[in-house]
Amino acid sequence: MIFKRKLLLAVLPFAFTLSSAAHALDIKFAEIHPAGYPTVVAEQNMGKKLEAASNGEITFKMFAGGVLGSEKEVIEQAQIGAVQMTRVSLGIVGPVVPDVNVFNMPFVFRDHDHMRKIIDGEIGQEILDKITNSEFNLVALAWMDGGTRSLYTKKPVRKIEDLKGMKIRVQGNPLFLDMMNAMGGNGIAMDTGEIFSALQTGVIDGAENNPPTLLEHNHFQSAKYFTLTGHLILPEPVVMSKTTWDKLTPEQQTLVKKVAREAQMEERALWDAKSAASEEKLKAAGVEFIEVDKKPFYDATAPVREKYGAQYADLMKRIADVQ
Ligand code: BDP
Repeated sequence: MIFKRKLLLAVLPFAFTLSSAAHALDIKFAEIHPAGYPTVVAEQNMGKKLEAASNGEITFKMFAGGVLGSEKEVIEQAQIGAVQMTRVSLGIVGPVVPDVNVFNMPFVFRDHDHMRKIIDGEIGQEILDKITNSEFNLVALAWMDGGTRSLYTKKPVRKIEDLKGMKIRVQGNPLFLDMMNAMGGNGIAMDTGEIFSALQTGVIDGAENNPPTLLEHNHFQSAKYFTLTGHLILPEPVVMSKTTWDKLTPEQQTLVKKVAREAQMEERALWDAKSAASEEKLKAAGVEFIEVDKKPFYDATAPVREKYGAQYADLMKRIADVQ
């Protein structure tokens, strides 16, 4: 009997270690985009790698389609560790970490390739570090590509004057409201999930985004005109709750960084394919793609770059210098 009890006592801590190791960390990943979207696919692949490389110590579950809430809500949950990882637009990070607004400025990147070079290089890492080193309680790990954003509206915008007075949805960031107002529109901030019905009911006359979002969030059902202003090219950070990060071993932290960076590179190929396919589908569904002179939009938004960019003049010069 005594022997048996000793054995039990000896085995117990071992059993505990085993079972806690088997479920050391469960990652819930929140995404506003639906299943099959480039970011979702790349993040799921990242999760599979994490599970495999951690011998089951880390589990990963994707919650796509906004089921855990809007990006703002999800960020709040990540801050307290209730959601472990997410990807959000940099747009909604700006009001909390103003330094990231350098990337949120209209026409700050020459084109899509320029943005990609920046996020892959040292400036991209610096902006991730700004998020990590802020009071946000998040660790910013990598960038997803969110393409180039243009205007879509219920009535055509063929020149900047046509935008006058139109109510256009933007993300909740004062910079974007200023940007839309500077272009002559009437900026209205709301969450992604509210756009569809706001378009249908006429609360807004349009929004601005990339072709995959116009398609996959069904905004094209009301907004049939896509005016290629290309005014914003917003990269999208993948973040982990610092509360979660602190529970990882140094080896696991290195692993998370590595697979997140791999997801950054993988998503880009998915993005290009999805953008091309979306364009085809949108055109087939009757959406008119309107080529427009970008210069008036660029000129109109100069005061916005001045207002938000003056204090980051050096950084903006470094961005412009990247070829
Ligand atoms: C999409 C971004 C997503 C944003 C959305 C928006 O990928 O993160 O939530 O735009 O504007 O392009 O709300």
